[in-house]
Amino acid sequence: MMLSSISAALLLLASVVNAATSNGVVVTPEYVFIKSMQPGSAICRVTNTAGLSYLWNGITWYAPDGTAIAAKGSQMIVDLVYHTPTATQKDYWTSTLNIASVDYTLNGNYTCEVNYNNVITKLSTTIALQGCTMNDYTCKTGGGCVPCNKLCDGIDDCGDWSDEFQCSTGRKEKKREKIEK
Ligand SMILES: [Ca+2]
Repeated sequence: MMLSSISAALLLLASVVNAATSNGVVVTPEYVFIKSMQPGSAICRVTNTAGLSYLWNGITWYAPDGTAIAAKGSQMIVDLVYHTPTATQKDYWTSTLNIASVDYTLNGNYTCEVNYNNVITKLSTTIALQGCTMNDYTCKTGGGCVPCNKLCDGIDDCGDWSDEFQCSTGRKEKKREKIEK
C-alpha cells in the first residue's frame, strides 16, 4: 500500500515537468526563471523516429529577436549531441541552449526549429529573470514568475504547487494534498 502511494505520487510529479512537445520534438523546460547574471539553459530533444544517420544536423535555436543563435557569439551557445539507441529507446539528439549570464535584454522567447525528415517543427521556451511583471504570479518558493493564465490549470508550473493553491474550485488543492501525504 505504502509503495503504491509513493509510486503514484512520483508518477504525478513526473507528469507535471514543464515541456513543450510536437512531432517527436521536446523542449524543456517551457519556462526558465533565473536570477540576474546567472546562466540559463533549455534543452531541445529530437527522437530519431525515421532512423536517419547520426550525422543529421537539423536543429537551429533562435533568439527572441529572430536571429539564429549560432551567429550570436560567446554569450549564447548551442550544442548538438547524438545519443545512441538502447534496448528500450530509440536514438535521439539533444541541443542545449546555454546563456552564460542573463540580463533583462536577453529575456524572451527562444525557439528551437527542427528540420527533421522534411518536417519543420518550432517550439519555444521562455527565459526570464526572476522578478515578476504585473501580469505574472510570483511563486511562493524561489520567487519564479508564472503567467496568470497558468494559474489553477492543474499543472505545477512553480514547482511548489503555489500556482495551484487557493483555487476556487478546490479541485487542484486535492491534488496538492496527495503530494504532501
Ligand atoms: Ca499552473
